[in-house]
Amino acid sequence: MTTLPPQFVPVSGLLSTLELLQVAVSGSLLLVRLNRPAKRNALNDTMIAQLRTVFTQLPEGISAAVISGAGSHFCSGLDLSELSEKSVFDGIHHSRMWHAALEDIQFGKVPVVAALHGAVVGGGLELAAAMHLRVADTGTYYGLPEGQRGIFVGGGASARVPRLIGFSRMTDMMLTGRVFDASEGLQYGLSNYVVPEGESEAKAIELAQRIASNAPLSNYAVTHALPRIAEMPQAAGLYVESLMAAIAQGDDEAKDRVRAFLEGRASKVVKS
Ligand code: 1HE
Repeated sequence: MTTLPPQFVPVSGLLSTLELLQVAVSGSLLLVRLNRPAKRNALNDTMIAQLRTVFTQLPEGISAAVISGAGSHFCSGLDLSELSEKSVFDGIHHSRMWHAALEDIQFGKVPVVAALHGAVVGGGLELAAAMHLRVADTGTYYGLPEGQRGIFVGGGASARVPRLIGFSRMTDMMLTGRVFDASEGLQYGLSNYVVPEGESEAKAIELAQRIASNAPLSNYAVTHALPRIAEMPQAAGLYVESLMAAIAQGDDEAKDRVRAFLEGRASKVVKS
């Protein structure tokens, strides 16, 4: 097991039995590390199932999560050793299994921050794209080598990656094998933050802490309503926005927080 950051302790119960993940808690934060460093965290079927278990069975009291990778790379993508013997039919089900697991991350109970370093390639980029924010370190690089391997993306990249960087850039990555470095990734929208090498997990934890301090219903609106509204025609989107706004502001927590500001007990918005 890799050393945990300060304040984090290993989870107990079911999530402690997932041998390809290292799962730890600190207060309302959950840290999930892909833990197959010898294979550069290549995602086999067991690991995908274990990720799904985590995000469908979050421990009580968790408000935000971070996913990082143990070892020298975040993730080398699909475990290619499991690919060769699959039939066409099995291939469809395999891809649908990835879709289900990554949907459970994107549309689960809590916001999830990706802590990226080293290779974020193939299915590793698909996993990163399913999270709500991405923090990269300066050594991070992104690729979609599926084109070179004679396959196609199957873990949701064709839907999620163009929404981050545009389909023209994704076409380039897949047709030519183009690799983007950390600063290109930041510029194009693959990451939200770039930090010095080795610091992405700490920064992701810091952001997750801030996220966890929001009202849960506000976070829910951002992670569930916002991406769906973005897919709607404007008139329908605005209507859903009104409903979501009314639900959020009707919650006691919103009333308490607004009252705290009006009574001078809450922080102001200041320049960072
Ligand atoms: C693997 C995998 C893997 C490493 N499946 N075993 N993904 C790719 O095409 C990326 C393939 N991997 C690489 O390009 C490199 O391994 C890395 C750049 C990520 C890392 O390089 P390096 O020099 O640090 O490690 P390595 O020596 O290449 O790999 C260490 C071991 O991990 C080695 O096994 P070993 O038994 O010889 O020690 C590798 O074989 C193994 N390994 N990556 C299986 N991906 C839902 S569809 C998604 C489709 C895709 O993701 S396609 C893209 C797959």
